[in-house]
Amino acid sequence: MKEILEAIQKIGVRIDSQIKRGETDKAQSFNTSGDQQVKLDILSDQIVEEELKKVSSIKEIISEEKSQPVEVNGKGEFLVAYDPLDGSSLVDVNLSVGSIFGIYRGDYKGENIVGAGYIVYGPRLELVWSGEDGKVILYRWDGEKFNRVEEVKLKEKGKILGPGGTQAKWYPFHKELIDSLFQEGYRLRYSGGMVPDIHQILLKGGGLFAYPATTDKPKGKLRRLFEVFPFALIVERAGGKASNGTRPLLELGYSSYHDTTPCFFGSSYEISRVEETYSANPL
Ligand code: AHM
Ligand code: MG
Repeated sequence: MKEILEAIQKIGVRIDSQIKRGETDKAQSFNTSGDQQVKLDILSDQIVEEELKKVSSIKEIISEEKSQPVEVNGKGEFLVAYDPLDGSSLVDVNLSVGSIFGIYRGDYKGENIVGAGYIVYGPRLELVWSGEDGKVILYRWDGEKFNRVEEVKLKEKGKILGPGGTQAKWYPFHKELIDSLFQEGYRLRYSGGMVPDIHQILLKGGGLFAYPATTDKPKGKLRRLFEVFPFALIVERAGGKASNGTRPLLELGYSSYHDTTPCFFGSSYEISRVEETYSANPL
């Protein structure tokens, strides 16, 4: 899997330099989930495809911007599902965005994910990767190479909260849960980009990121293959938990490539609070 990490490092540098060129225009096209693409979404997807196609251990790839997988090497061992530019609607306001990668064996079920990584395009270029050794490692770009910074580990309980979804569409019990966490002293940390929002929780040692079922989106917004399973693997390997409210996210399968699911990522304490609330309020 090392060659996939190396390809992701090249992708990070290439997409970062495209973002820094300042292009924020919208494209005239929509992705499979119905979101209007920005030109950078399309360009980032092409860059990722180009670099992953050079890796012989990859059998096929699929992305948030593609409706079907693309074959790479029929004899390859890994399937890669990726979101080339997550949070791209934040590009025009110069907030951090990211790329997310899930490495699977066999098919794209949660239980088959064997590695994951994400890149953060922020004031600095950073990469978090978890490969065969099961560790979660933070790397930082110094202008010439990525350097290992530290192993990422979550504590039992954090102090910050990233509650996603339209509040007016939250179920009342979900609102009560979030209100009660704020009452306990949690502070709001939410940018609208899943990558920087979960990155912050991981590096600050804990907290909760939630993108729940809402009355208008009963299956949530975030996509299983490209966003949810990769972060579930990383958060769990860092010692945290990832749940759909009642079950570990990595127990979920998929019926179509762009399936979504409600999702909660965080340290043990916050996820136990989520699961108590959701088991008592079945949807
Ligand atoms: P995208 O892949 O189209 O960028 O959507 C994913 C992003 C996540 O980064 C973020 O958590 C979520 O969408 C926020 O969505 P919204 O602002 O619609 O609630
Ligand atoms: Mg996305």
